[in-house]
Order: sequence, then C-alpha cells, then structure tokens
Amino acid sequence: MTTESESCLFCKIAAKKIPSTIVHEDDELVGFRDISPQAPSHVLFIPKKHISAVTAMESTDAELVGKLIAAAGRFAREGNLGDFRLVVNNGPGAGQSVFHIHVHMMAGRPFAWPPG
Ligand code: DGP
Repeated sequence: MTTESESCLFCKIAAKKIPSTIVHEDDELVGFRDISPQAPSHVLFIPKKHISAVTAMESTDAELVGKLIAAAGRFAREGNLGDFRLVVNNGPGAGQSVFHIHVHMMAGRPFAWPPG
C-alpha cells in the first residue's frame, strides 16, 4: 500500500480493515452498501486499486473503471432492481467526499433530472 492508500477509507473497506456490507467482490472490485443510503438500494462499486478520482485516472485505468459500471449494472439486473441511477462525483464541488473513485448504484425509487 502507498501512503495515500494507507489512509484511504475505501482502501480499508476493500481490505476488510473496516467492516461494510459487501455485496460483490472479485479480483479487482468490491461492491458494498452505502452507509448513508439515498435510495432503497444504494451500493458503491470501487476498484481495489487506489485511484483518487476520475481526474486521477491513467489511460491504463479505463478498462478497470469500466468494470465498475459493468458490475453495477449486473448487480441491478441480477437483483431485478428495475431502473437505476449511476453517479460518479468528481471533486468536492460535485459532492465527492471520499477520494477513492467509486460508482454509486441507486435503485428502488424514481430519480429526477436534472439531479441537482
Ligand atoms: P461521495 O460523496 O460521492 O464521495 O460518496 C461517498 C459515499 O461513501 C457516501 O454516499 C457515504 C459513503 N460512505 C462514507 N463513509 C462510509 C463508510 O465508512 N462505510 C460505507 N459503507 N459507506 C461510507
């Protein structure tokens, strides 16, 4: 682990040093329930690799980050969750509070547009 990832909340969740309700895990990704759900089903999909934000992605991270979207979609489909919203906040002004890239998957209620 690098210094940055040692202090990262989501790296600790991925390493199971902090408990969470994990709903998906494979070699590269973890999906776990959001501690402050904004919908009846609210799951965060993260890479095990520490990437702080979309703007910190290397071009070689594109496939890995794409797998977050695929895993979120598969989770919603296999759970028959119906329509869902995926959100990736980048930077504090856009609502990012944890600086480890994550895809929010929210389902189980209607979602307005624009999101606000
Ligand atoms: P964002 O604001 O986009 O950076 O989303 C961060 C999300 O992480 C937010 O919806 C709440 C969630 N969260 C923060 N701390 C924890 C935690 O310790 N456990 C879990 N399961 N979720 C957390």
